[in-house]
Amino acid sequence: MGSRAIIVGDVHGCSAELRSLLDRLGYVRGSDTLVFVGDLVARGPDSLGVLDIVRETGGIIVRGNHEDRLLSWRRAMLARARGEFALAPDLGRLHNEVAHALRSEDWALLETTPVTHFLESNKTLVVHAGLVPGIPLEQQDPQVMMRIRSVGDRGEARDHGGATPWGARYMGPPHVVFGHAASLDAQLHPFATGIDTGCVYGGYLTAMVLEEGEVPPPVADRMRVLVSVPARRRYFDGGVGVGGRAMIGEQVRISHGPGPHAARRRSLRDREVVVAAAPARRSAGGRGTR
Ligand SMILES: [Mn+2]
Repeated sequence: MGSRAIIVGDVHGCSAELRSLLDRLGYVRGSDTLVFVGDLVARGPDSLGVLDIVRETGGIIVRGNHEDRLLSWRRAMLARARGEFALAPDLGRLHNEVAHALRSEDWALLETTPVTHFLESNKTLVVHAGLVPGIPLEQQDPQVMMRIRSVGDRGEARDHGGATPWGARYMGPPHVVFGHAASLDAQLHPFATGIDTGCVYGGYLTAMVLEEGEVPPPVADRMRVLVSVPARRRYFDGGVGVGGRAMIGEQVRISHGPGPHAARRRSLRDREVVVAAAPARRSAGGRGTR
């Protein structure tokens, strides 16, 4: 077995599902390269357990907006402790609990997280949320890369409410694997793959698995490199619907067809869960990646 690249979607404290996924893949530390798209903590049942698994496995964490928010809070608290003035983000109850539970080794781990990670062998970039199409990587705003879901009419980054998923306008290279925008089906674009399949909302935890030197295959064949395990239960309400609806906008096609996810998809639709079109339509009119 060569050295595989395994890229894992948003875990959000779902440690049991993460263990199941890694068991199923037969992850081997030192041989495989493991990368997380970020948002490992908060909302789910076991944020600390997830960070323990990351340390155990030697995984690389790409920083998600949840990690970023916690780190901003931490920086402000440390500044205040030194007697400096600092504005701290309002964490809310859930993040407050996580922030106070994290151990010093957890903070140390989170402090080291990069905003992007490039898998050289697979010519694939991992980022939490995405890129603004048409802008060189070195000019991308890290805050946007952790939060973008869609682009507006002028190609501007949108967190919520944009009509077009950014990945539908992005024409690479490189291929980008991202999380953040939860939907029950992976989002398959020509040069981007979204693998946040909403585990914490009762969906799935999904990984992209690439052999050494393999680049993500075309959309028609992309599912071949995706592996999912189902959530054991729904741990948190609301996120998939809110995020999915805002992100997908007009591009949504709810699939009623049979498939491995069909039953669950139907049951969740009652709660306004929006399912991503797969494959996503290419943007019409040749507007390209402006
Ligand atoms: Mn996120």
